[in-house]
Amino acid sequence: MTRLALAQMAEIADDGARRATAIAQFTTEHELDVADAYAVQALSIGRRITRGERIVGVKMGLTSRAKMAQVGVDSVIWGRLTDAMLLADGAPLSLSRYVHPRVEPEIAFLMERPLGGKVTGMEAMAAVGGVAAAAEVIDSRYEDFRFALPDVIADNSSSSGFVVGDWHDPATPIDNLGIALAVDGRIQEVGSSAAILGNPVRSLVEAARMVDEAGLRLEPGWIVLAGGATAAVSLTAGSSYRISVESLGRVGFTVTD
Ligand code: OOG
Ligand code: MG
Repeated sequence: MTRLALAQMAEIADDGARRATAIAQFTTEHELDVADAYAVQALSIGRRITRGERIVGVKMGLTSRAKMAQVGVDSVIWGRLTDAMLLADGAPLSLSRYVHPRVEPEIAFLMERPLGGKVTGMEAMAAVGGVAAAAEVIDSRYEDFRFALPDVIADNSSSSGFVVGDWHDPATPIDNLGIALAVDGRIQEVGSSAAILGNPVRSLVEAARMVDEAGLRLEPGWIVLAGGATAAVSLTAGSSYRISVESLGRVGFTVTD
């Protein structure tokens, strides 16, 4: 095991994402614990900010058993969302921007008031201005989509794109909504919002706690993705992907090439 400077790892992760080229896992060659991995993530996203991107929220990851089982990591993680990752609903998407992208159904929260630290579900929801169906495009920069916990954290928790549907009243019950992910009109994954920590609000509570550990808070106007409710599905050229969430509507995109 050798030591690599955190800034060097941040550059490697950032370059992998920017150039859409696979990188080797850090943990197979280098020492990297979870705290340092979050430092690498912050440095890597800092490079994007320097290039003009803006933080627009956070994504929670591995908040459902389906997701944990698919990638073999069973800790809740988070990552940063920037404006460059936001895709328009129905927009065409080109595979050339990604290494090996997948899509997964998510629930999104729109923050109306700041939130951070240890909060209850009621306190968390009091800070929310809207809830929506969302699709996240994840793209691990690691070869074969394989990683250990510190690797995925350093790689901004595989975040690469997201689409958010119409915002709904935050009083809409979201604890047990049916969810379906259809590819070219055929349902491929089904689930419930209850798969997300028993209730997606718990994911928001975790987000408030975890960003606080990084000295941050969820800011008004930020979007929080609660985490995939089902396993993620690989994207293929020419296919359309649509996510439907009971009460919250649909969201999706088409992969062009
Ligand atoms: C890690 C990111 C997990 C989610 O919603 O659980 C995630 C991965 O699966 O590559 O975004
Ligand atoms: Mg996700």
